[in-house]
Amino acid sequence: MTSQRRGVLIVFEGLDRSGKSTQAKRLADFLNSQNEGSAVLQAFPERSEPFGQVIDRYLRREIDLSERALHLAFSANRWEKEQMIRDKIEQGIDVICDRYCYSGVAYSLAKGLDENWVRQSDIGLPRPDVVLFFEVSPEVARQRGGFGEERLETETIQQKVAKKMEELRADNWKSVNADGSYDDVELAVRKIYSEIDRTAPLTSLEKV
Ligand code: T5A
Ligand code: NA
Repeated sequence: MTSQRRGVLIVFEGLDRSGKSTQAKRLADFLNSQNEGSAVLQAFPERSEPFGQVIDRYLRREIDLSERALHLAFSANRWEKEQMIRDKIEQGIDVICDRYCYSGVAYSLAKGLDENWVRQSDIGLPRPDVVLFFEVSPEVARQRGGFGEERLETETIQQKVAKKMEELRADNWKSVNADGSYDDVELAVRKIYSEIDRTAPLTSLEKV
């Protein structure tokens, strides 16, 4: 049997406008420039999937959803991609996720949904090898483009989300100072990437 190096699951989390999408793409581009096809970028919500389309319409204020229905739609949208993520990792391809279940849990807790209920629906998804936690100061976030265009971007919600996300920190989380320049943040991300241990098998989330 040939054993090949597995891929890793890297998750970018943090508040709105902290630079997650920019840096997730930079990491994917860098890895693919070194070895074409070695990394895929997956954003959540994945607006092209069935549940993602519902979420997209909600965020753009075209439809309303109850808070529980919205929570389950975000979670179902990750389950729509679960097999793809597992397959890539088994094939030795790194999967870079722009947001994951921690956004799902933190935003729903910030809205006051029941904690035990909120933490159930993502159990069993692949567990990230590392969660890059982008920490941006409110002053810097406010200066960045496009802030406040979609729902959930008000400062009151953001403050609550920040507190909840802080509580979700676990041993696989690494803080990234996201106030820095594009290049400084990129270097910090690459350093964390280079330190990932890929000898242990990928596991599944037992809790969020
Ligand atoms: N949500 C999401 C839930 O409630 N539950 C869930 O389960 C999930 C998955 C949409 C909303 O959905 C919620 C959270 C959100 O409210 P989204 O589509 O990821 O989620 O949100 P977006 O609006 O696309 O992205 P964010 O607001 O999170 O922004 P990013 O990705 O953190 O920031 P980015 O990279 O787009 O950068 C923002 C701006 O800042 C500039 C960029 O050029 C851009 O203009 N910028 C910098 N400027 C200066 N210096 C730097 N270092 C910079 N880095 C970026
Ligand atoms: Na984003």
